Amino acid sequence: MRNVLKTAAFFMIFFSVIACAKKEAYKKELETQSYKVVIISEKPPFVGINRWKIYVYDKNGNPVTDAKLKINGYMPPMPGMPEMSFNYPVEKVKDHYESDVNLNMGGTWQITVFIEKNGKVEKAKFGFNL
Ligand SMILES: [Cu+2]
Repeated sequence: MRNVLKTAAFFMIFFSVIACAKKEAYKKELETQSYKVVIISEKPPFVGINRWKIYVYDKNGNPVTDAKLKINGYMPPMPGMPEMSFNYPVEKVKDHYESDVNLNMGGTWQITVFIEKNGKVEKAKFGFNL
């Protein structure tokens, strides 16, 4: 009986660890001239509203919390469809930033994160296919 309980406890801990790990299932690291940008999401990019957490660090690894961020999602023209470009608002949350990135259809997405600080704007870019 004791062993059964121990086994049950082990599996409960095991699965809660997996559940926690899943909360950061997607991580994208980008570099600009002055910053390291880390995007974290519970899921890899999918068609729909993606909640992204964005962490900005300077080159010494210190969090940058006083920048202004913008995110743009761009889809190049497709057969029978003009190009699309969306600006997603970014809000500051504690030591990082968050945005609801609405990837409203499948296709090629190019994402640009604009980091503005002291009147200087730097861009971090990446892309993916949905
Ligand atoms: Cu399209």
